[in-house]
Amino acid sequence: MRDAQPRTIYLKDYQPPAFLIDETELSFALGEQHTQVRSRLRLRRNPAVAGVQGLELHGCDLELLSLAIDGEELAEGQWQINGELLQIAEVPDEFVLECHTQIYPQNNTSLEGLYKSSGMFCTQCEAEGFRKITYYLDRPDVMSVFTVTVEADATRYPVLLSNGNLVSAEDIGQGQHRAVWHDPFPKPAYLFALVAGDLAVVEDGFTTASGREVELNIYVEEKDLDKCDHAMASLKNAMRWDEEVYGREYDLDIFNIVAVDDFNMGAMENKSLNIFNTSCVLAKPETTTDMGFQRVEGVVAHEYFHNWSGNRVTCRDWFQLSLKEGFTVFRDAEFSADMGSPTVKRVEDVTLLRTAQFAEDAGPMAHPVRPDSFIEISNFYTVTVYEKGAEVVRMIHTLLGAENFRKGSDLYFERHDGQAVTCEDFVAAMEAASGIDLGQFRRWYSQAGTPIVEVSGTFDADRGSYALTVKQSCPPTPGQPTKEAFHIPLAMGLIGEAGALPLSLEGVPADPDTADNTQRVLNITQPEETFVFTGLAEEPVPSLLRGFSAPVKLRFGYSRAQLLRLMRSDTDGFCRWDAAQQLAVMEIEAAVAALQADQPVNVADDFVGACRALLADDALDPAMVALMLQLPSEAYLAELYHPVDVHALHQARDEVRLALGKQLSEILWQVYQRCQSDEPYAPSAEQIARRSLKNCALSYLMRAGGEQAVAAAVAQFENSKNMTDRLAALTQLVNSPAEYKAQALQRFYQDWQHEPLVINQWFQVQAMCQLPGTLEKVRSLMGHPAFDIRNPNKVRALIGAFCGQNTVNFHREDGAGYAFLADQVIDLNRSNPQIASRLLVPLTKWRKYLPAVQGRMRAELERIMAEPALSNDVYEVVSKSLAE
Ligand code: B3K
Ligand code: ZN
Repeated sequence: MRDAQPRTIYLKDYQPPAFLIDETELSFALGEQHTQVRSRLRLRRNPAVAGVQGLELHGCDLELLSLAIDGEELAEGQWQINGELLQIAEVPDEFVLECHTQIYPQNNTSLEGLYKSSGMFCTQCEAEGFRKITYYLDRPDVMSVFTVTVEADATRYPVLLSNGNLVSAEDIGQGQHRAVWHDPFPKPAYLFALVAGDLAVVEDGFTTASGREVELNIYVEEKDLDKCDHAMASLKNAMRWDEEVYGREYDLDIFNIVAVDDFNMGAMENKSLNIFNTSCVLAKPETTTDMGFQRVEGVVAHEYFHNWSGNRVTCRDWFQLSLKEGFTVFRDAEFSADMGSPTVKRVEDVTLLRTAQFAEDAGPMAHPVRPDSFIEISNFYTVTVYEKGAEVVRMIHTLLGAENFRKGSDLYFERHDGQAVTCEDFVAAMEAASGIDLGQFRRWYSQAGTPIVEVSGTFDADRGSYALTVKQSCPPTPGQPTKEAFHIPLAMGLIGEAGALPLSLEGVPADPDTADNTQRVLNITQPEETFVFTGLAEEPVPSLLRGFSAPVKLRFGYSRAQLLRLMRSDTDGFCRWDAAQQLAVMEIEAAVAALQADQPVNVADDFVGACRALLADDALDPAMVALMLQLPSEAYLAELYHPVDVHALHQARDEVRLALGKQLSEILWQVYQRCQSDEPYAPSAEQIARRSLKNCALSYLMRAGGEQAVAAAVAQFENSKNMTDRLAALTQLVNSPAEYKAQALQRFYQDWQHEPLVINQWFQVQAMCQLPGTLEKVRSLMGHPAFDIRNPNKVRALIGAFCGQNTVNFHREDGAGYAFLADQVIDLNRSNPQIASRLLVPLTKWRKYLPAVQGRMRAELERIMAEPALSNDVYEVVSKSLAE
């Protein structure tokens, strides 16, 4: 057990900083044994804060060598260290503080602060990593102009980078060299970055709309120079898109990206020096899947967009994290939609939201988009802050319309450029620019939980009217037993026999600005309200929550016939896909019942027929067909039931897959052939769509069994030139009884052992194998020479994929999956608390399962809780999960 309870920090206790730092000069002497950091800070009292005498700076794991004020060294007794605070009781109103510290980046396994990855020095400071580098006011509302000097061995570290512009570079003798960087834009410490290493570079350029020439560099290891083209093209597309869609230009003469192997998340938007996980920057067809290419495009754009939404306008405090993350995710999602297929992108994002985010919102760590409190801020880089935060921005876009939204974002950037602000400031700018009242809408920032929207419809044939009654509610979440009504934009249409019907809403004139009168956005603001549509000659089927216009659980008692109509002819792609999902859920539910009654599983003819019609229609976007044919994931199904019987759902879903594969095998073969192509690989929407449908067909064919399917998978594995097809075939083989799989895995390893990112995929395919014995396999792979518990990508590929995505094996009935995860969390808690606490998430959901399962999962959480030196990260998640 821990000695002391860690402290909870509350939003309501926010106080502005008592001191400001106008200038920050940092000087690094990087070494193999130790690194010395000298800082020179020009400080002054914040005129807006009265009554604070002394100075308090943050610092963590630092060796303090000396401290001086205005050139006078401070004697012991003039300062003291109290936990993470350095306190100096007496300071003038304005002064220069010089501080000399020593740190050990080579021993820093937390990957926070300054650390080494594959022989290079790099940094990660968000949220509170800067305090592991030197004593500072490590809070986002203290913004300073940084000048950084880096000295290091010239042979080992020929490249020395920091934020802003290079001021000078020189040899300083004895094999050492020095570079000085200056960033003219004031920034909080979390955006500071430093890199020193032996790196190769891909250079390019971009001319901004106003004619500024920007130098673009991607720094990677020499062996990866051939994998930077896609990231560079994505960066240039993102720069152009932000000019066109948001009127935002880049503001410096240089923009650098550096790829590192060991990184806790995807990437980091440090001012002009973005640091990336290699997995989010490197891509080439032979090593990277379509999904990998799309991830690179999305993450490159996301980090670039932060230059405005995050860096030029930053967060006042970490409770406002969604101000920059929610907005930037919305921006990158719109960008990706514009670069590829908007409906496919939307369905993928909604799928993530409805599984991971809805689960978080229903679990022990549920928190509002703007949390009220935290113990460890690193635990709040969540799907709620990011993805639900993006949905909140999307709803503002829907309520205001594109034109007013742009006016609002212009006003927000104009009002707050160079400031550290709040979510409230964002909403206020949107409101001021549009004149639209967002008073009630603000509850989306403060109330946690997923609202439930129950809709019913009544058709009055005599009057030709259709009444939609909408009721909303929201379940309690930790600390919030009751909720007030949300302002929900409900996009909808009415679908008749022959397609979408014109809408005439009683008491509301038609919107003259809307060309399409078959869709409306209803403003839902009351716990219950009714909308009446008139002029209808037939009973319509409502198409609700079009484009997933709000992050809610929508309930409408659709009949099979109604869902089949939507699946066939809804004009909204999202609703069409969702109708197919709802029909599939009905099939899986029927299969659960059949299995319980020891009956054979059959899939209803009308659903098989609808699937066959999709496959036969070669006018449809193949990516949409693939998405509509994919059965709802086990994670999504788990959100529908309480308690969840993991094994019953798994078996039922698998039986439905088998039955569909058998009944559709003929047309699946045709589709599989139709989608073959010998075009050279491109990550274009059109090619990605074709590959996804082809591999979807292959997976059903493999499930249906037979030598022909195995032969096709083997041929695809052996002959494909691109990783998407090769990995899809390998996945099918690994999950089948085919004997060839051992050989395939071995061959894949031999072909790619020199490419760590491909080996991660090799680990992941095995970790996600649905067959029995996978836990034993994962344990043995942890001893493989290519596995490294200190590398987060490896941990995610093997342990994360097994515990988070391999539901049937993680929930093995003997509880061995839970014990395995607890062991890994206990180990990683010591070396990398952020990764430990993320990995833990599947155990926190223990209350969802059957009583016997709950007991086994809870026991493992208690075992973690009993560990002596729990990090704040792990402590917060475990203690909240166990709280009554
Ligand atoms: N802002 C960073 C995330 C930092 C996470 C720190 N634990 C990446 C991003 O969202 O762009
Ligand atoms: Zn971000």
